[in-house]
Amino acid sequence: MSMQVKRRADYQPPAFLISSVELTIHLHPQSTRVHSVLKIQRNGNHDQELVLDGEQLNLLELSIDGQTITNYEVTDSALVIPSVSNEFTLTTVCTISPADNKALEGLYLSNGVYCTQCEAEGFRRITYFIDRPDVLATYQVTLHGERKTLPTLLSNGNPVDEGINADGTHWVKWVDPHPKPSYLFAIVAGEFDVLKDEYITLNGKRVALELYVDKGKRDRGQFALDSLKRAMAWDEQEYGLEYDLDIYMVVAVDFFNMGAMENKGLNIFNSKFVLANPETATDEDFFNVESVIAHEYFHNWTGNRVTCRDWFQLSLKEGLTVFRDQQFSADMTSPLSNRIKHVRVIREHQFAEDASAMSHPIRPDEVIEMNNFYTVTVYDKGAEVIRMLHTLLGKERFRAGMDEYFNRYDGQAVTCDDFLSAMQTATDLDLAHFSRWYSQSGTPEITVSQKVSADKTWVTISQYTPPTADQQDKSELFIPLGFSCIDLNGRHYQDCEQKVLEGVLILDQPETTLTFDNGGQELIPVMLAGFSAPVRIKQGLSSEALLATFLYAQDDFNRWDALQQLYDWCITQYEINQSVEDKIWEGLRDALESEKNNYELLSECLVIPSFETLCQTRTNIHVETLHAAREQFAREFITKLENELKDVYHSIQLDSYQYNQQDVIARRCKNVVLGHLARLTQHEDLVKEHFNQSDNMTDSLGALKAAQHGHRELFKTLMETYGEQWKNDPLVLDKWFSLHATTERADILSHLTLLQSHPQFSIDNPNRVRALIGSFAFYNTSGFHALDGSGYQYLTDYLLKLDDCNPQVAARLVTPLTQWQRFDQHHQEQMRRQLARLLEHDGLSSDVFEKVSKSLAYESTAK
Ligand code: B3K
Ligand code: ZN
Repeated sequence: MSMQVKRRADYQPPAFLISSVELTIHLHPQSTRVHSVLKIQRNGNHDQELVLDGEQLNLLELSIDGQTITNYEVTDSALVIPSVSNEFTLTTVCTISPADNKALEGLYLSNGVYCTQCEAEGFRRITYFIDRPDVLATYQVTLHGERKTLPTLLSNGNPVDEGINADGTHWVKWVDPHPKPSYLFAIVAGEFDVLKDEYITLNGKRVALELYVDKGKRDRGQFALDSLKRAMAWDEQEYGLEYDLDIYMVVAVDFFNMGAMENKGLNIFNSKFVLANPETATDEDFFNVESVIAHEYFHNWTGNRVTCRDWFQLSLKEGLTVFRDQQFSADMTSPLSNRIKHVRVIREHQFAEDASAMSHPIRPDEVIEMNNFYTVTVYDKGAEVIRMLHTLLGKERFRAGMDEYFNRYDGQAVTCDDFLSAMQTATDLDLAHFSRWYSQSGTPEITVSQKVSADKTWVTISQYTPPTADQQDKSELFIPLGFSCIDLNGRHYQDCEQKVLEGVLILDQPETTLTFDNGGQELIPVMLAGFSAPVRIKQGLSSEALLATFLYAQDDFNRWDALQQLYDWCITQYEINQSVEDKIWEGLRDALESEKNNYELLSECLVIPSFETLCQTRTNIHVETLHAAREQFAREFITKLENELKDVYHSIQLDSYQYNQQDVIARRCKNVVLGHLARLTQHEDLVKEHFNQSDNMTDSLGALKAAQHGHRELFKTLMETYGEQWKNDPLVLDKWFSLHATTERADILSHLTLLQSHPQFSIDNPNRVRALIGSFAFYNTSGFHALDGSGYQYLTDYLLKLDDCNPQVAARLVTPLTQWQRFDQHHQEQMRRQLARLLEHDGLSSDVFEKVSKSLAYESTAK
C-alpha cells in the first residue's frame, strides 16, 4: 500500500503501450487462474525498464515471446523487467482469491456471484498490467467456470464462441473491438434471471439489451430496462450519440462499493439502482434508478469513447456525465425539483467539502488514494462547471462544442484542457479565464451593496473566494450570475448599461457596479437565478425583502431559496433566544397559501433546511443549540400553519400507485405535509392511517418518518410490522436500518449494536453498513454529536474494524469526523481525539490515512 503523494504536474506518457490483451480466466473461489497475453510496444525512444502494476497476485509463470525469463523483480505493487525489446509478447499466469476479497476491488466473489470493479486501479489486482487510463487496448476474454453454479459467464464486448470442457465445465469467449483502458474491463459469473429486449438505433442498428438480476427478482427489473431505452433515445436526440456494440448488458449485484460502473458494454450496478417495483421502491428510488442507468449509459461516449488521460482529469468524464444525466432527468421528470435536488447536494455536501481539509479543485493537483477523489467536488461541482458553460454558450453552441469534442478526441485519452479547447471553437468568450474553475478550489462568496441617490441606485456586486486548506491564494473567477432587480411591490428594473443580458450578469472582475434609473430607491437584487453558479450569496435580505422575492421573483429557484433564507433567519432568532414576530408568520402563511395548489413548489418550500445546510451559514456551531432551534422552528411552523396544512393534506387524493410525475409531486407534497402535522400529537391517527392505507413504499416510508418524531410507541409498532414484513428483503430492510439509526433516543448506541447482530446485517455488505452506520454518522445529529463524544467514539470503533476489510467504504464514512472545524471547541476536541485514534491504528489503509492525516494537519490553519 502506498502512502505516496502523486502530482498532476508530474504526468509522463507511459513508457510502454499495450495494444492487445488476451485473458483466459478459470474461476475458482480461492484460486482463480488468470492467464494473460499482452502485446507490448516501447513508447518513444528510451531504454527504461518495463514496470507492470500488480497487487495481491500470486505469479506462477512469466515468459516473453514464448521464452521463460528469470531476470525480473516482484514487489508489493509491481513486476519489474529490466531489459525488454521494443516490441514483444508478454505472457503471465497468476492466481488470485476472489472469495477473500472483501475490499470489493478487483475480482471478488459475494453471494455466489463473481464480479469485478476495476476503476480506478483495480485491474492490477487481477493481472499484471500498465494500469492507467491512457493505455488503451483491445480485449479478448475467455471465461471458464462450473456449469451448474455459473451458467452465466460475461465480459465486455460481443460473445463470439462458447463450449464445454472435458471436465464438464464450460467456457465463453468475448471480444471487445473498441480499445479501452483497463479500468473499463469487467467480468461477471453466476446464476441470474435475465430480462431481454432490443433497441434499434436511429441508423437502424439492432442492439440486444440484457438485464441480469438475482433469481426471483425479474419483476423488479422492468423499470430499469425501460429507463435504459429512454436514455438511449435521449442521447441520440440531444447529442446525436448512438450505441456502438451489438449488445448492452446491465448486471445487478448486492455487494458493491458505490452506485454503479460503466464497464464497456457490461455495466455492473449496485442492485439498489436497478431493482424497483411499487411495493419495495420509493418514488425517489425510481428516480435514482432512471438517473443512474442513464448516467452509466451516457459514459459510453463521455468516458469510454473519449476517456481520461490520467486520474486527475476525472471530472472530464464525471462532471460532464453528471451534467448529462441531470439534463436527462430534468427532461424525464421536472426541471424545478431536479434543480433544487442538485442545489441541496452542493450546499449540504460540496460546500462542506470545500470548507474541510479535503478541499480540492474539480481537477485535483495531488492525490494519495485515487478512490478518495470520487467526490461531490469532482462530480457535482464538476457538473455545475459544465452547466455554467452551457449557460454561457447557450444550447446550440454548447452542442457544437460537444460535436467538436467527439470529432477531435474519439478513441483517445484526453484532458480537461482538451475539452475546453474543443468548446472554445464554439464561442468568442474567454474560456482561458473560465478555466480557472478547474484549478481553483473553494466556494466563491458574492456580496452586494447599494448606494441610493435622489434619482438613481447603484448596485455593486463583488466576488471573493476565501482561502482553503489546499490553496491560500485565489483569483477572481468568470461567473455567470443569474440576476434581476425588483422592489418591495414587485416592480422589475433593468440596469441602464444593460450589463445584465437575458437575465445573466457576467462577473469576471472582483467588483461590478450596475446603475438603475429608478428614481432613487432601495432595490431588492434577486441573485443566482437557477443557481447559475456554485457560489454562496452573502446578502442578508430583510424578512420583508425575502417575502417579496418569493411573491414577485420570476425564477422558481429564487422563490424557493428566498423562503429557505427566511427559515434560516428565523432559526437564527431561536438560537439567540429571540422570537419570530407574528407578521412574519402571517407573511409566510399568505405566501404558502398563494401556492397551495402548486404542489411542486409548495412541497419544496415546506422543507425546512436540514441541519447540514444550516451548518453552511454558520461557524463555531453549538450543535445542541442549533439542533434545538431547528426543532423549535419546526414546531412553531406547524402550530401556526396547522389548518392550512391540514387542508393541503386532505386536498390530495390519489388513486392506486403509479410512478408518473403528477402523482410523484402530489405524493411528495402529501408526505412532507404529514411530516409537519405529525409534530402535533393530535395527528397520530393520521400517521397510522397513512401507513395502513399505503399501497406503496413511498407512503409507508413517509408514515414511518412522520412517526419517528415524537410518537415513540407508534413508531415502535410500525417498525415492528415493517421489519417483520420485509425481513427477507435486504434492500427494503436498509430503509428500516436507516430509520433506526436516525432515531433520537438516549440508548441509540446500544440499539445500533443490537442491530449489528441482525441476521441481515453484515460488515461485508456496503449497503448495510451505509444504511446503519452511515445514516447514524451523517444524519443522527443528536446521537452522533452527543456531548460526551460517545457518538464519535462509536463511529471510530466501527471504522477501525471496517478499514481492515473495506477501506473504500471506511474512508467515505470517516467524512463526518473530518468536518470538525465547523463546530465549537468542545466538539472539535472530541472529534479530533477520535481522528487521532484512527491515525495511530496499525495497518491503516491509505484511503483512511489520507483523509484523517489531512484533517488533523488542518488544525492550525482552521483556528
Ligand atoms: N465511474 C464509476 C465510479 C468508480 C468509483 C471508483 N472508486 C461510477 C460512475 O461515476 O459512473
Ligand atoms: Zn460516472
